[in-house]
Amino acid sequence: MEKQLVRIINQIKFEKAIAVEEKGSTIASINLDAFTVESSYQGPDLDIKVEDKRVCVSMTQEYISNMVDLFRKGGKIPKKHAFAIVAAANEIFKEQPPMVEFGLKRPATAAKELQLEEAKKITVCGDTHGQFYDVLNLFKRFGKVGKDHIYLFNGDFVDRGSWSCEVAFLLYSLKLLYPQNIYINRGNHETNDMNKVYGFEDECKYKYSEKLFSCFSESFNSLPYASLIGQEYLVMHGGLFSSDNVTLDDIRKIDRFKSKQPPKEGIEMELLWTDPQESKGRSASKRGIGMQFGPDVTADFCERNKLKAIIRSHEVRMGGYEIEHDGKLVTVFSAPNYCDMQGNLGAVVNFTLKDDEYKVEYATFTHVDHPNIPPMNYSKNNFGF
Ligand SMILES: [Mn+2]
Repeated sequence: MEKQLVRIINQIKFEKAIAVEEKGSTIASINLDAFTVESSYQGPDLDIKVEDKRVCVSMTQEYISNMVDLFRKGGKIPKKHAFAIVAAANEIFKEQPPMVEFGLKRPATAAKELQLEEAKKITVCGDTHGQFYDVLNLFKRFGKVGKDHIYLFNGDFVDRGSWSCEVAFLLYSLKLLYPQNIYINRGNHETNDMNKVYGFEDECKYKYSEKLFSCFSESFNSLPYASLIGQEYLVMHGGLFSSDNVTLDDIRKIDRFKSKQPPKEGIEMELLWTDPQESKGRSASKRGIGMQFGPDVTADFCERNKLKAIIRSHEVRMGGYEIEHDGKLVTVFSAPNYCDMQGNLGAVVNFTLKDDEYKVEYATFTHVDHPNIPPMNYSKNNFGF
């Protein structure tokens, strides 16, 4: 399996090398006026405005509810809406800093703190990997996104599961409706190399179009690399760094628009790819990219950056979550029975504010039934299960 993966990745590298790199923005090249809404679509209209190539959508709860019902019946939203949702969400992601800071425990006192949002409850979710029915169940179990309840999805919401488009449209639509109350960190699967191999690109082509995949890809590049909750909990998809000197300011200074895909080395790559290990120090990764870091690395990073803990995802845990590195690192994974075969629980991390302190609690959930479609159903490379 590993060898096959390496071969596929090398093939992709070769194809990329011989391809002329696409210049400019695919999203900006889409002419929404040229689309007509398919006559089979019976749902609510979507108010779309385009000014100066900037797409703005007035999302409604009614639209989202209808969209979820439609997806449950195996339906699709109109292509015009699909492009508009990705384009409009991308505008919001683009404006966010590379590390989003929210959940301040006291009222903002300085102008630079205004981006820090206050909330009574914050739920952090790990990988969901296109498991749309489990995502719906997660909101049912733990509450809806709303004024007092912020959600953070910590990357890898596409690939593997066969409802990656549905998960992405739901999260993006919620972002449009509640821009301050749902955040999405980029994961290593929000990248072209992964999407080509693990199903999302082919799923987009099958359900919508190749161009829609290009638009999603562009929007992934606008996603933040990390989030800082209440100035004390750093949340990223992968983990910590190969260098001892990285600070929160280094993450704040990431320029994610200097290339269309994340660099293959440096702190961006490490935020997406690294894993913890039980032994001290650092060692090579089993994945062939990134590395592993020990409890001493985590303790030192937390101390230098005045953090209580690191929350990361990226690896399945049978209990849905695991508290590691002497309590200073938590792995949270939210795709129960991952790939329909792992038998693991899903979990979320809940923060509630009490007496100016965050209380951190963990909640688990089991998988729910889904229509009889296997993971990576639309993938053409036969690398599925
Ligand atoms: Mn991952």
